[in-house]
Amino acid sequence: MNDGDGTRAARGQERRFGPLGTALVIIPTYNEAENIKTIVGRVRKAVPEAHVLVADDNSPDGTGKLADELATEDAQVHVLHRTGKEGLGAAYLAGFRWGLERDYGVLVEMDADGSHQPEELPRLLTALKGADLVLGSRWVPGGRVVNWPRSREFISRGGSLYSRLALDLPLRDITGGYRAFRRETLQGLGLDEVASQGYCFQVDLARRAVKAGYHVVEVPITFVERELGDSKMSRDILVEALWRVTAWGVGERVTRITGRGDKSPG
Ligand SMILES: Nc1nc2c(ncn2[C@@H]2O[C@H](COP(=O)(O)OP(=O)(O)OP(=O)(O)O)[C@@H](O)[C@H]2O)c(=O)[nH]1
Ligand SMILES: [Mg+2]
Repeated sequence: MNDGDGTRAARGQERRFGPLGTALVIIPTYNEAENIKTIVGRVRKAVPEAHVLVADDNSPDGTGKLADELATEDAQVHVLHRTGKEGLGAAYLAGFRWGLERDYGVLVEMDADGSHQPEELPRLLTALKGADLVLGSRWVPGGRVVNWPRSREFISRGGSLYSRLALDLPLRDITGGYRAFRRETLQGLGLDEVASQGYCFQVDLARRAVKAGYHVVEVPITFVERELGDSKMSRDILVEALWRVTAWGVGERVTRITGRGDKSPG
């Protein structure tokens, strides 16, 4: 069973957290040629000590080549070329592994399309000094979305609320993708079993972190809808996420009722 937000917060305050170490900002890309240079430049300016890893799925529009150009000019920019489109979850998992094999202390998730503002990253990293995982959150006080139609906001808020209730999680924005992990947190989540499909990926990471007892903090962000390039998210991905969350929620309740110990949150 979950303890309340207050207890969890108190527990986080009692704990001592180690120094953060160097951050690796992982940016998954599929056809983001119009956005890649701008976003990498903004990250480098906002957090000059951080490194960037572009995880490109062999984008037909040449995003990978543009990223290579950036990497040639800047030793703190790296590119992970993947063979084909496998979804953002798979790209992040490959990026996490790349970062964990090296000595980065923090791994950050950030979209390429400008929705996650690099200028807000220092606030996430400051919060991570006293947490295991920081979620950039649209749905806590101070968080907001810019340029979203009401319908989209309704779906996103509804998706988070549904996940919160179905999975019994004390979080407001469970599907968001602007996050900062301590390396130890990622190592403790069981990355090999994480669901990599669309929005399920973010929900699964968040629920694993809470269930494992990590101190998860939500920091308000201003999410800006993309201006350039096309969305890769579809109705199918949304419906798939809904089913998975429902199945997880039912599974957890059955485990609780039958009292069968389920060690992994998967
Ligand atoms: N490597 C890789 N990146 C992907 C894939 N699908 C999406 N991405 C990236 O993941 C990030 C989020 O994708 P978006 O299409 O912006 O998804 P979204 O934010 O839900 O949709 P919009 O609101 O339309 O922007 C972007 O940086 C994409 O380029 C994929 O299959 N492979
Ligand atoms: Mg987007």
